[in-house]
Amino acid sequence: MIKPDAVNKRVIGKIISMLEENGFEITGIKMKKFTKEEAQKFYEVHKEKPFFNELVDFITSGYVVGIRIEGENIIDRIRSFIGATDPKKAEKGTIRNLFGESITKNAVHASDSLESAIKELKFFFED
Ligand code: 3AN
Repeated sequence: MIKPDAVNKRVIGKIISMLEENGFEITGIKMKKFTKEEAQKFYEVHKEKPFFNELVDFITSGYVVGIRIEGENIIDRIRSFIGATDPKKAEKGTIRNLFGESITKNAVHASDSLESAIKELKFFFED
């Protein structure tokens, strides 16, 4: 998912190009704005964390782009491609290294398991 900071920076196209150029198979794209309730549900695993409200406020502050990608070992592949949560620690050339500003405004999110992918894809795609 491309987050509001990257949408505001007008790098949706660049991020999608990077995915295509690196062989990721995109099978769905949808832009939307999360309601507060959706954001709280999307990030419910973090509800006890001190940064939860900041995260919900940020993710509802603008448009996000949900991108479905498919493939062998896809969770590990996309997570190493986007880089570490903190852009300062993200490896050079990763999406968060290139476009992230801070641990909250870190440009993109990627599901961390098949279970969370199934849950998170439902916010964007009916099938
Ligand atoms: P990732 O997105 O790399 O899986 P998680 O699941 O640990 O990272 O965190 C979810 C989101 O919560 C992150 N993308 C980041 O925006 C935010 N976040 C994580 N840790 C912090 C923190 N210490 N302070 C503020 N925001 C955080």
